[in-house]
Amino acid sequence: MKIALITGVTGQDGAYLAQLLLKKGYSVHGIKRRSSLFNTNRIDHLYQDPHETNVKFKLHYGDLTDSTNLIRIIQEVQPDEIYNLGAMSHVQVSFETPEYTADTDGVGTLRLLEAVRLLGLTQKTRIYQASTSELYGLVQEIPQSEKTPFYPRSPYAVAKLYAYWITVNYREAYKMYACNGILFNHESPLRGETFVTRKITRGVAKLALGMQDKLFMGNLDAKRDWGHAKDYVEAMFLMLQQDKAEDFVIATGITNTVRDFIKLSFEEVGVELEFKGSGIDEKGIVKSVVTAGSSLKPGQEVVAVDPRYFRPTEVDLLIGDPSKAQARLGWKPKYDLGALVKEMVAADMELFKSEKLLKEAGYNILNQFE
Ligand code: NDP
Ligand code: GDR
Repeated sequence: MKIALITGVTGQDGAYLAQLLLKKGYSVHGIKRRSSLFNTNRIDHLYQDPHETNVKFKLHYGDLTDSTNLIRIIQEVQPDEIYNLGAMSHVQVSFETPEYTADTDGVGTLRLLEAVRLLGLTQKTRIYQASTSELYGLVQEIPQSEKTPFYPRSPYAVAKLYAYWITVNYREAYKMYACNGILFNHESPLRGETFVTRKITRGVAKLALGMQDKLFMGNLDAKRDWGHAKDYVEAMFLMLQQDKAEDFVIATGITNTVRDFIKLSFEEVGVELEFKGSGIDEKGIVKSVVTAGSSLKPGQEVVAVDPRYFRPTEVDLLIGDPSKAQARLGWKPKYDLGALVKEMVAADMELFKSEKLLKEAGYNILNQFE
């Protein structure tokens, strides 16, 4: 039985990857940060009581900013594969916490690689590094491939640039099987609530249910190549099953604006939206409503721009060229943008319908301390 260790197991990708590897018969270990709440919502369905026999999924407390725990856990687990998904992953937040981001996302990767080396596991343990399309930053060429030069545009991307190159360096210096997956944006119903897609699908669900008046957004012109996290964790797995470690771009090859994503999401709740005005005065207005009984009305202003969400330096356009992954890994995404949006809006509608029902029935679990 193969043993995998996942950093960032409580995150979006960690949850999908843990599930995938368990299905493939792996014994899966995850590193989880200690926090004042459990914070295991995304992986609770995988939890196994450690008192049971034959436990296949195990969590360890640890942090990428502390090499002592990384060395201890890797020594104990003796993993065949490590997936380094742990990171301070929010681009805008990285402008507010640049030093912490560098420590976790950049030096954290070094700590992990060095732990494997110090423990004499360079020939046993294969390493996947969660690299990112944010490395491309300021557009140098499109579509972006493994050969496109990098030009990072945030403390997050600069930290990930270090992580990218230290992974390449350990591969070359110590002949380790270590590779970078340069993944473009990937989303799902498990996506963190402050990333743009999930913010939109949550907002649309709440607006449709009459639980919110307006959605405030940042740069509507930004273009992203959005895929589904479920497809992208398959690629991570495939990258560690090759004869030779290499770096791969994982993307759909199609790009859309934030505005397009908003329109598609409103269509899922039977609303046709039109955008009027420009710059910070641009508004999203309901043009027509198909769904009977909708709490939204034609002419209603549901989307507005708030410059608070603008970034000091923005990445305007990302579109990936996944042809190497298609040719060498046989990887192809199963989801298109329409299917992704449908799944995300449906999941958030379910979530907020139940929250609304509970409130209407007098259960106010959220305000239990008021
Ligand atoms: P999430 O933000 O959902 O998850 C990040 C995970 O990292 C969480 O489990 C988080 O723990 C953990 N983490 C944060 N800080 C530390 C730390 N100091 N030590 C240990 N663990 C830590 O990200 P995603 O799942 O979306 O992304 C996974 C990885 O892939 C990240 O490295 C991200 O930068 C990268 N990436 C993501 C893309 C995407 O579109 N999703 C695209 C390209 C790259 P906690 O739950 O406690 O916060
Ligand atoms: P990104 O994702 O920065 O690409 O990083 P995010 O969803 O945060 O932003 C995408 C684009 O949307 C614009 N935008 C907004 N973004 C947020 N969060 N909130 C808003 O209200 C808003 N309005 C417009 C942004 O300016 C940006 O252009 C994600 C993360 O998962 C990284 O960890 C990962 O490496 C990259 O994707 C690939």
